Amino acid sequence: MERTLVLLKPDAVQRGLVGTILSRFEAKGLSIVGLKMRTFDRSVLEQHYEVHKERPFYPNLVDFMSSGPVVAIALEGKDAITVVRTLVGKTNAREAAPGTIRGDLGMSFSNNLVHASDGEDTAKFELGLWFADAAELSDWTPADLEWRYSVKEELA
Ligand code: 3AN
Repeated sequence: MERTLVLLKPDAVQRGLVGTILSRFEAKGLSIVGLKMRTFDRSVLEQHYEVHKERPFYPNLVDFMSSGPVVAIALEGKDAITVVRTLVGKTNAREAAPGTIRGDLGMSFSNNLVHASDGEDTAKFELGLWFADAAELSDWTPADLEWRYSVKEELA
């Protein structure tokens, strides 16, 4: 099983889409292993977006992400990083495919509702940043795990 970090950005919270977006991840078969909502300090966001530090949109991005509450979610599942990126869709929500979260629910490049870790190293770094206290993550097994996956092929 793999874990990944998702952030529901301030636009998702303001637009009342937290439940809608969260339910898509649950319906897909991913397990929520961490969940919290807060207006986060700029310092966390500056670390989170460190790779974009030199990009022109960086100051606005940090301002936007610290402007209101964000929901941080840790999700678990087979190939969770790739599965979640596929569900989220292209960065520019106007170009994102129908059926994806951004494609169905958004119209903006910047206010694009969701952040999702883009690789194994990033997921590890971001989970450590947003869920620094390991006690905030729950280890649990969904009762229907053997129906979500093939017991012989994927859970062997
Ligand atoms: P993604 O979130 O799809 O992985 P990244 O990591 O390239 O996209 O960019 C991080 C965030 O920075 C995006 N979610 C978006 O909010 C913002 N962003 C990226 N590129 C641009 C851009 N050209 N103009 C405005 N905002 C951008």
